[in-house]
Amino acid sequence: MKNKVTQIIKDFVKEYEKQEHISTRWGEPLVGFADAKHPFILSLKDIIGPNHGTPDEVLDDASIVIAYYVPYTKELADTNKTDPAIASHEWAVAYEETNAMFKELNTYVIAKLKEWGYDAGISPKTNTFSTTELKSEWSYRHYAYAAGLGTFGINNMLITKEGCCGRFNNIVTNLDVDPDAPMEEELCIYKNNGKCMVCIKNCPANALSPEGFDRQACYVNLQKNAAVHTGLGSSYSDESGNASNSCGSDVCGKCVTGSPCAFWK
Ligand code: B12
Ligand code: SF4
Ligand code: SF4
Repeated sequence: MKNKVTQIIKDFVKEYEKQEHISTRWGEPLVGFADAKHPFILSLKDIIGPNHGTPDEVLDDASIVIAYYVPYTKELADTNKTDPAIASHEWAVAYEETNAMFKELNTYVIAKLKEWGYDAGISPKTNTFSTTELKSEWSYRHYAYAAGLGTFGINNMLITKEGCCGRFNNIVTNLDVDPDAPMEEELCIYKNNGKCMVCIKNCPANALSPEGFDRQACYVNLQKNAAVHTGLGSSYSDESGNASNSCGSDVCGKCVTGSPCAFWK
């Protein structure tokens, strides 16, 4: 069943990009299966905050959180290397198109799981984040970490075995499969040997350091980008459900696109 779920996710993405109105191209997705009762997941309300969503709030009998990573392409990353602070048009389009694809992909996978006799759903908390705290009540990456998809780098990205230049999503289900375990190997070069820090050098907002990530400083630069990249869509709403970001696309990604961990191959 794990192979079957993985395959339909890969096939969906391959077919989706063939549509005429889609300009983004994606690599082959990675899929992991987190144990919904893993101690790490059970402690997320302590680690992140009391309002952070848990699998059992989505499904009473949740057993697995499917976490998937859809990589971008090196060609797309290259378009984002020209300006030191403003994302390329292609990068902003990819952000909106990928988030829009996720909605359809999740609906498709949930329908397939139901057809196969299982239940599945997503948390309503996934598409919103607080524009003051800059935090969501559903962290895709913490579930992806629990599913063994990667480890956190100094750039504050979850780095997978394919890299970190791509996006994550989650589906909660009651599948009866053996869950995957968090990755033991550390993937960030700096965390392994104290060298690299390319992401820190490339950040125009000085938001990154080995000690941590300054999300407010990052957001200032994202807002500058949002003023440039308008009219491409609205991926997120604010805590009241308003499409607060519809005035532009909150993008940058310089800490990703020029980094050795963006793509390993
Ligand atoms: C709010 C938000 C923002 C805010 C705040 C930044 C942030 N990283 O949280 C703003 C608007 C500034 C922003 C910026 C960006 N974002 Co953003 N953002 C989100 C969102 C909606 C929620 C993140 C969140 O609040 N998580 C909960 C908080 C508490 O966790 P956290 O911030 O990730 O912090 C944790 C990690 O640092 C982690 N951590 C660090 N080291 C370690 C080690 C271990 C062992 C563990 C367990 C954890 C850990 O622990 C912290 C606290 O627990 C997610 C989508 C989602 N719903 O998950 C996307 C998301 C995090 N963003 C993403 C991206 C790509 C970006 C940008 C590059 C913008 C762009 N697309 O061009 C920048 C990158 C900034 C950066 N370097 O982090 C991707 C990340 C992909 C990846 N490879 O990791 C996500 C997952 C969206 C997606 N669907 O893929 N983002
Ligand atoms: S650029 Fe280097 S230091 Fe930064 S996250 Fe990637 S591997 Fe780690
Ligand atoms: S998205 Fe841009 S501003 Fe934010 S941390 Fe990355 S490089 Fe810095």
